[in-house]
Amino acid sequence: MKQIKNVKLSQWVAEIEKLCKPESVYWCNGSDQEYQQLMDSMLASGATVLLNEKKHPNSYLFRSDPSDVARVEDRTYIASVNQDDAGPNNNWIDPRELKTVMTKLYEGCMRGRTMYVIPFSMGPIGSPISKIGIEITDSPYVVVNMHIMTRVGQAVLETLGEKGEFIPCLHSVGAPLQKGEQDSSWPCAPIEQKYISHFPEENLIWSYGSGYGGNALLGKKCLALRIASVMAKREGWMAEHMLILRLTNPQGRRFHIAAAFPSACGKTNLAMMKPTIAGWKCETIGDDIAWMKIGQDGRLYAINPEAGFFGVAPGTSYASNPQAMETLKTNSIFTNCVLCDDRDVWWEDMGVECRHGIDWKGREWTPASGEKGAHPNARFTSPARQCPVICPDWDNPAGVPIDIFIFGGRRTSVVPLVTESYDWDHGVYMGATAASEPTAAALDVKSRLRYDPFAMLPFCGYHMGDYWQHWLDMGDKLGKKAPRIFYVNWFRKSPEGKWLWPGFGENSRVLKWMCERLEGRANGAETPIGLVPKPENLDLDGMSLNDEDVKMLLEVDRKAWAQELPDIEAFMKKLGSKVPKRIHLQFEKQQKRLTA
Ligand code: O2Y
Ligand code: MN
Repeated sequence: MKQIKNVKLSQWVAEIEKLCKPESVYWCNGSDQEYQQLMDSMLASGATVLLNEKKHPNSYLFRSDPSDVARVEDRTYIASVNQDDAGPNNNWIDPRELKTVMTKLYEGCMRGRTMYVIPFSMGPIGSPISKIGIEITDSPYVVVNMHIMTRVGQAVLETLGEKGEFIPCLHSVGAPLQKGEQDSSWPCAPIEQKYISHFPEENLIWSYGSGYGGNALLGKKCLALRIASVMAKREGWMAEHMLILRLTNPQGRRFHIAAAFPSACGKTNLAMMKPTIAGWKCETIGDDIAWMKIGQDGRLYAINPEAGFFGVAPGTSYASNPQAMETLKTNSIFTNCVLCDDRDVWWEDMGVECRHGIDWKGREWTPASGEKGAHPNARFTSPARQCPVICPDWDNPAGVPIDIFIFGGRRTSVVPLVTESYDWDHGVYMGATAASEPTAAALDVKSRLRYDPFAMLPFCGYHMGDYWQHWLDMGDKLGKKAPRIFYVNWFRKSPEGKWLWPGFGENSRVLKWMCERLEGRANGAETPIGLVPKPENLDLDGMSLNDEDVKMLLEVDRKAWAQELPDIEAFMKKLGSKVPKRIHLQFEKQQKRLTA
């Protein structure tokens, strides 16, 4: 075995090797040569396809097993010692019971495969906000994705040193190979054997049976959100499901914004937005996760713990997100997209045509096939540094100081374009009661609205009530230096079903209002739900919106808002007695303002 200075690490790797019984063990160094060798061997085995060098240099397409296409929330567990610590927002199993079941599954599960050991850093190596993880996996697809999504290699082991702490992340596709058995191009286990497990007291992750996305790239949702959220609570910092961007006004003043939206609300698009207002510039820092710590000056500093984007391909086009299209041109991994006859990739709503190709299930496909060519959760994995508007400080170990928090959801009615909270506690209440109408991709016929507090429902590694208290505590620590809090809704429709707001680059007008609020240069009207701009407070120059539509966009209908209160109350009741008193108080204040 390679000489490893960290005793805890070498013991853990030896223990896992003994349990999983791989054919060989390989320590990843993160080099380009290593990436190429892995891709070459997956090309040779038929697990991947090399794309047209002229269209997508150094890029590859993978097709997953049709049963392994997305995160599996009902197979995702928070195995805290006490059930109450996981809360009603998580699936809980006793950690001893879960370890017994999973240890049996892990026994010999890597037979016939290589066991890869990936030392990775979430965040710039050596940053005081960063954390080191070690993922053990038997999936070369996971290794190449981790190369893009995290910082992998020897420098991580150097930083770890002899006694440094790391987060052990064990992953297996759960498909041991018998002698002479032909491997599948996407090995995985059946759904009832899939487990995405978190042991928060031990900072430990065990994943079994899936090779896809958040289930397998364990630095992302498992470490950077579920485990990190628990560590952040314990250690007094924040791990949030937020994009980070820098907005610079024509006078050169910079504003750093962190924004949380549930899936399918355009987080990546906002992170890479092209402002339509003259003189304003937007630069991307991250599109999915923010880790934030209070700095020496008492302000909140954020880093993007990731090094790449794992973006949803369908819907990404030069019209919706030109910066993402440029980012994914080269050195990218595509999963579950259409392979066109010219070995280009294609997906629905890409803004170009593909007349004939192979669909994500490997079948011949044409637009007349009657089925989608790409899976709705098809993905591109691309290096963040390739984004044309990546911020020069995106990998600054010190992070960037956050000025503004934004929460939001997809609401076709009731919720105005933008609202500012009256104070921190009111902003936390806004985040806590954030809700979205389910999209076609995640249709929940039973509920008209899905409450997704802080867009963290699937990612908070502990009780949601305790998490809300953590937000209140952070506000107390930040005091006057706390970021201002806003709520947005880009998705309001007229009663006839027409979108009232064009979104995309025009969202810069809403961000401009927020920045001007911070500078004390813009007004907002007091309403029962917070401060809402009057039409004249927003820069709408050059837009062709009619006055009626603008009025509707900014309207606060007291009656409709009052009708939402019982749903909010029922949602809070489900979370039980850990909902902080200060959140109940905000509910009562809102109720009073609505009925006054
Ligand atoms: O389906 C998956 O495993 C990916 S989920 C994902 C990926 C990138 C960013 N966000 C998400 C999410 O579910 O929030
Ligand atoms: Mn996400």
